[in-house]
Amino acid sequence: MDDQRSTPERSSRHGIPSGTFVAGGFILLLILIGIVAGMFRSGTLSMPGMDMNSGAAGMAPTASGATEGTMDMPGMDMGSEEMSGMDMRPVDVTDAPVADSEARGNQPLEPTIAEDGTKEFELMAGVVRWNILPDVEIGAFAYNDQVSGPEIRVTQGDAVRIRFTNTLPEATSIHWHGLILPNEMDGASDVTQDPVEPGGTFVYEFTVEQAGTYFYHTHKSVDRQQALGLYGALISEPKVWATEKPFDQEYTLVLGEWKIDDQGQTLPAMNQAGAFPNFFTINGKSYPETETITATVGDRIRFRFVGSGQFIHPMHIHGGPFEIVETDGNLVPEGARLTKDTVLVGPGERYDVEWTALQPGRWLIHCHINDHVTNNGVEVEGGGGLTMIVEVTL
Ligand SMILES: [Cu+2]
Repeated sequence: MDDQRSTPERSSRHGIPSGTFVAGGFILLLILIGIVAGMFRSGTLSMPGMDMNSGAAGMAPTASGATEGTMDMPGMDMGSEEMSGMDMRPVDVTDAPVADSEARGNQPLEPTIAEDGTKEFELMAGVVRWNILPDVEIGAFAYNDQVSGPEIRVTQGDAVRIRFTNTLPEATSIHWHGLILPNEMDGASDVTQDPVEPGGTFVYEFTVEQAGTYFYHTHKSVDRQQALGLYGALISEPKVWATEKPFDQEYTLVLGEWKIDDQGQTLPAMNQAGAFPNFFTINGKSYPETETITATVGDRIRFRFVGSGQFIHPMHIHGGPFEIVETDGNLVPEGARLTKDTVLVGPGERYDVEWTALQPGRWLIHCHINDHVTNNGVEVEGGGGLTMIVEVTL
């Protein structure tokens, strides 16, 4: 019996060395070859312009405006006019207007009312030089020279007409994200309409059937154009609030991400190629330039988070929990509402949360991805980027 029990142990102790180690070594060698070959294929071993340890520097542009290190990355055409592959050209701000350094995004866009009651809005897409901080200027693709674009506010049931003009150096179109509307008004370039060429116009016309927090954004070359700022909030107020208006004040937070290189040029922030953003904005401003909201104890504030970029942001509020009252514009029934203090706002998502000011003081709202609350990796006045303050008094 003893022999039978010990036999397997012996064979495992003495059987491994000769054959298995040789085979194991050979497999290890194959794995190493595979890894190195993979690195060459993905370009990580052949990108001279990228310094993964320097963070902010990222891709350094050359004098010619081309981005170094791009020649070795198959599938990526950094300088192409064709928009094939990834188009990471920096924004050309030559001749671009300079917005007032104090200007804020998400300002109300006043409509004119047509005879039949239709609300008419003017939207223009163009390049603008915009300060996200007093000493940091971006070159953005923007609607009406605003980062983020102006807030379109309507009442549920309104007929709207949006006269759009494209002054960008490239074709574009506007998609009305989340709205029920005729397919030909959906704004998807090359699918539901021809893209609007530079200098071109298009009239969008539909009835806003829903209430809630929506947004509009480019639907052409989105990985470039949306990353460069072509988005804005669209708020549809219910004709009659189910009860009384359930909050004392409201604030829309349009979340933006920016990639600024060490030459001060703006490139589209992308998930690929390590082109991660190094600046972040709420309505076009980085903290400490973001707005400070004032409230009194007992105030119920609705925050409308808009995931307008292509990165995720777990938005957190200090000083007590909030209730998620609407998701993607849809009212959450009372019995199904989550009470939380952090909500993950993904690309394209909207969350309306209501928060009650319980204690006096300076309460933070901020993203919980910690480099998203820095300005190029630097914390300023206790935060940065996606940070703002609610100042509550008794
Ligand atoms: Cu974030």
